[in-house]
Amino acid sequence: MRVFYSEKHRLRDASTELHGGLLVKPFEGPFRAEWILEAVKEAGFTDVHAPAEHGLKTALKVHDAGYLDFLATCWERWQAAGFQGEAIATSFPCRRSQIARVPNHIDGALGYYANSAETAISGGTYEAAVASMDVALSGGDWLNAGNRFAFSLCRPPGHHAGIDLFGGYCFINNAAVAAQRLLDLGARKVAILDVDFHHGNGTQDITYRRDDIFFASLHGEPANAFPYFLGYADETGEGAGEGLNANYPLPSGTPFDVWSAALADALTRITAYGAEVIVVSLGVDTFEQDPISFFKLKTPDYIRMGEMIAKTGIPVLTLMEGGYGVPEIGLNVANVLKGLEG
Ligand code: Q9C
Ligand code: ZN
Repeated sequence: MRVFYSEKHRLRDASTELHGGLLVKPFEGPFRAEWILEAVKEAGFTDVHAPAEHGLKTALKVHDAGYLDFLATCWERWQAAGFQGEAIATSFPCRRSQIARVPNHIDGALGYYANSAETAISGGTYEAAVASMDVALSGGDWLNAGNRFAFSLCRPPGHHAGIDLFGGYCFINNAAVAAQRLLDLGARKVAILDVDFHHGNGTQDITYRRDDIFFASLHGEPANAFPYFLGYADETGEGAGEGLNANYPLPSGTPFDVWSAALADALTRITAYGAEVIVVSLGVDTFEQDPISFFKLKTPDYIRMGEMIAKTGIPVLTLMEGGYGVPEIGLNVANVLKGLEG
């Protein structure tokens, strides 16, 4: 298993997150990648490589060009407008709003491109998001070269980033960009398996009308968990993508035996689809001690998770999404990789 990692993740270091009506230190910070890298090396995955720069060509196939330009210039524009704090969206297009025009003022553009307000944009965020995407793309290249496994230690995460939306700590959809690259390099069908606690609303947005990417997500039921407005079981895809979107919403307190039954079903469907590669959006916020989630997975369960995915026999690009609060996130990630390699 080759590991891809960029020090540039440190450039994403916001000082604020809007949480419970307070501006708190973000749950998603540089310490996460440090803990995970440390534990992964400790577990014997020491073949760690910096990513190659890929440019924005692949990202432009899954994201809107105006959106990527907004990400690249947001912080500069926000500062130029004279604001003192970090860039937090406060005005959103909502029911009966006009969405054909992107506001000129950065405060308006920020709300236009945001799907939630907890995520502040700060200096360096865009550079870190691009490096995170390169980490994912380099993992894809490793698989394309004929290898069975890669682990891309992406940070910031990506699965809440939609075609033209950021939020939920995500800016560029690393999993979708990597899947697109694998298709461009010759794969005919790719599956994205999202095991983060939160529904991959951004990934679903990008893949929903496509027949070359099957998307499956196991997550906290949207009636009670972020991102709230997508992730129900009756969202099955549209047009060419009809039948190729599988959501597994699960209730508070879900333990591994219930969770893994959903995983088994998702893997059966991915195999039946004929996926040539599985991109795993790995969040370990399913852990019983995660501070913002409500599943009850335990540390040894992550080995089983990796084993079940590997049993499909399909090559796997695992990339990092969420998982917060406690140092055990490192061991939980390492356990998935151990299970994959068997
Ligand atoms: N303030 C990922 O796991 N809701 N994103 C925050 C605590 C947003 C999670 C609630 C959670 C986003 C990649
Ligand atoms: Zn999550």
